[in-house]
Amino acid sequence: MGEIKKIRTACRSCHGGCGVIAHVKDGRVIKVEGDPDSPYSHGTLCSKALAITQLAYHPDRIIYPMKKVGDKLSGKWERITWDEALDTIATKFQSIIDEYGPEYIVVGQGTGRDYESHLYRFANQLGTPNVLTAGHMCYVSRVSASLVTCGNLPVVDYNGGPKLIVMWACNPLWTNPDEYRAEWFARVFREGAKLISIDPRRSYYAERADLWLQIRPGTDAAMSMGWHHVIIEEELYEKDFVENYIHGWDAFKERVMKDYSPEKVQEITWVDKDLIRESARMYATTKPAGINWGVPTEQNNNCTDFTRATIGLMAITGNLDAPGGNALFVNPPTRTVAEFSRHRDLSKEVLAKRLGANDFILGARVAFINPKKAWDSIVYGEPYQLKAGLLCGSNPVVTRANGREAYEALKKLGFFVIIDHFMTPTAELADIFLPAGTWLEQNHVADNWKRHGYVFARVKCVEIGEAWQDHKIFLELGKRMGQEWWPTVEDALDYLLEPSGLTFEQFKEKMYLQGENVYYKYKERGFSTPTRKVELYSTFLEKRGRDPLPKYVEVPESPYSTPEVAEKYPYIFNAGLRSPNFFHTAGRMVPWLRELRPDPIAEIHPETAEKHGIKNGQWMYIESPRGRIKMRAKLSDGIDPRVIPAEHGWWFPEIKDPGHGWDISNANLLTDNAYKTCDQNMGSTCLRVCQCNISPCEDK
Ligand SMILES: Nc1nc2c(c(=O)[nH]1)N[C@H]1C(S)=C(S)[C@@H](COP(=O)(O)OP(=O)(O)OC[C@H]3O[C@@H](n4cnc5c(=O)[nH]c(N)nc54)[C@H](O)[C@@H]3O)O[C@H]1N2
Ligand SMILES: Nc1nc2c(c(=O)[nH]1)N[C@H]1C(S)=C(S)[C@@H](COP(=O)(O)OP(=O)(O)OC[C@H]3O[C@@H](n4cnc5c(=O)[nH]c(N)nc54)[C@H](O)[C@@H]3O)O[C@H]1N2
Ligand code: SF4
Ligand SMILES: [Mo]
Repeated sequence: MGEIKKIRTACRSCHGGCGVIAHVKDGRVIKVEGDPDSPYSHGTLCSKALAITQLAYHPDRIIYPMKKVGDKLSGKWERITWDEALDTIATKFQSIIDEYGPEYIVVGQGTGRDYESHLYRFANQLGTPNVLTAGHMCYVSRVSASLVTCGNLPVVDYNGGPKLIVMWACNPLWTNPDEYRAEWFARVFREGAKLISIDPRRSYYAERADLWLQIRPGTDAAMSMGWHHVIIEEELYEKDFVENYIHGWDAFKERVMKDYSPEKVQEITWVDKDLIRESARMYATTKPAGINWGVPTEQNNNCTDFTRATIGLMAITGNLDAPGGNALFVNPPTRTVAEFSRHRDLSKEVLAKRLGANDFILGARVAFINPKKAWDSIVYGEPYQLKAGLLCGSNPVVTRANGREAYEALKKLGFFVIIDHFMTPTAELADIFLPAGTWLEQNHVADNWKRHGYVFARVKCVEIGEAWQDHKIFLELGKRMGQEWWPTVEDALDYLLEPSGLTFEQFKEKMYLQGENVYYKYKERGFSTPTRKVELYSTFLEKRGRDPLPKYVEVPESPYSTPEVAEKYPYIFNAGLRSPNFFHTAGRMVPWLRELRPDPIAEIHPETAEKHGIKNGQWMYIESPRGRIKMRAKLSDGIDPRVIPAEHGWWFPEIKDPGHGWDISNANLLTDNAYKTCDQNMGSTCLRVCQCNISPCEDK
């Protein structure tokens, strides 16, 4: 029997970063525990991390490359070697490049999984501008709108002593999203910080808040403009800052005062005008204050303008790049994703071929496409027909708006490669399956894509089957296609770390690096925008003929914009409620996690339930103009009787046919992806807002 070896590493069962000590015995990880020395997580770990051994060693996990023999839907999967897999892909991709051009290949991923640097480097050297990510409605959209407004993403400075936190559409207790840890909030709250919650649902934070604004889903941009109205009217803003560092103040002020009085904003958001006033006042007068905003603000047609207006709130109250406010953190000296991935390799001519480049200009600016652009290209050949695709860590038939369209398109895609851990409903549509390593099986400079000022060492603990870490897959496939890479993954990491003067081996000893914490950088050099100011009036958008000022546009399917739809579908379907134990579509096959949440849940107000004869725990149908699914009803008076929050990400790995029950409880069979319903600058889809109706289900 071997000794137990303890390896310090960084988790990535979600966006990642928490410090872990992995216990390895006889070449197998037997358990993980939190690392008390992590400056990020201080020894805490969540259920997803604690269950990693059950995921990594799951009997259904695919740990060898596979190819499909026979028809897309009825064909059989057969084990192959890495050589055969990579040669097949390289040959196929090369023939498409020769015959049509590199833009005929789409490369894609899902949420941030720490390999975007490698995926983009592969795509850029391939020469395709068509990269399909979740960025149109998650995080990268926030970054893109921030870049044109103030030059970087503002992140709450929890270590700088905030006196007030606005928890705006964020639920870190369950999600620990992107830069944020629930643990950080808990500390400042214990130390006495005030709390405002803006959430349609009485969350953990809403329950503890000094003020809770129970907002109508999708209307956050109007609320942000309403806060501006109060702050301007009551002269609660920092006059010096506004005079010296805001571009377009007069025009912005005029728009706010004309269109966004608290009375008007009450009509739009369903939040009482006096509460709007009181909360705006509390935010503007309690200093420093941080706005911790979350992804629902981006998953609607007002994505760009919510972000722009809300950065405006931080700016005019003096909280932007201020200690304890929303800081613009400086990353440690490592190569950025943009540098590593060689975005500059793509010429203007190639960029012009990006699907949707001229429609969703802020999306195109940060190098992603709207998914419907890919589906329409595959199905209708508009404006040209994608011939092949490679998706890494993504399950779009369950996670993208209008999942049925994603399913139909991927079924038609000529040649499709998937990189994953499990045979998901999306993976079943592929021709080649490449087995990815979990975070226990990789070396990496973790969190390099985030903007909290840290990077962490992720250290390989074991190898499992023939799985390769994603970075190695891109490196080896890239080399086979004549691209410039390094001999090994670790050589590539040395390059990534070069500006810090460390090799990966040396970095592993340090475990993490933190950038220098400098506030008020704008006083020296202004903001990184064309005017060097915070652009509430965007010169980028103005130049491209778009409205340069933020505004609220009514949700495209709502009781107000489509009353005829609302007559038949009277409730707002607010799909995307997370559960702490699952990460999107992942983890449903892991016993410890599934035990916590065996079935999909949608919440309904007891009055609404009674009206439809639905009991707590009963299965119910939820229907929208696009489809019907079923979920278990959970009665809760913490939501408005007109709103139905529902979980997304459901499929059933225990159903063994190739669909794996992808169309039973998949919330995205109800959501819409029509172009006119998207944010017109970013391409964000309305994942969190559409109309639905409910009815009791015969099943128990
Ligand atoms: N209605 C609705 N839909 C939503 C949302 C919502 O709120 N409401 N949220 C949206 C958001 S914010 C996002 S970001 C997207 C996420 O969308 P996706 O990223 O597409 O969804 P996931 O289920 O996280 O991705 C899936 C696959 O990655 C695999 N995977 C996990 N780790 C790795 C790894 O290290 N390497 C590889 N190769 N594979 C891995 C998992 O097994 C899983 O099959 O979903 C969106 N969908
Ligand atoms: N356990 C777990 N963790 C995750 C994920 C997961 O699937 N599971 N997904 C990861 C990903 S990719 C992301 S992007 C993040 C997202 O994580 P967060 O940014 O925290 O977002 P959500 O959990 O989607 O929603 C946060 C809160 O917003 C509320 N909300 C819903 N709609 C609206 C609205 O229109 N306006 C307002 N003001 N509030 C609204 C919800 O009720 C919820 O309480 O989580 C990440 N972490
Ligand atoms: S919050 Fe994310 S990084 Fe932290 S332990 Fe859980 S899954 Fe891992
Ligand atoms: Mo996300």
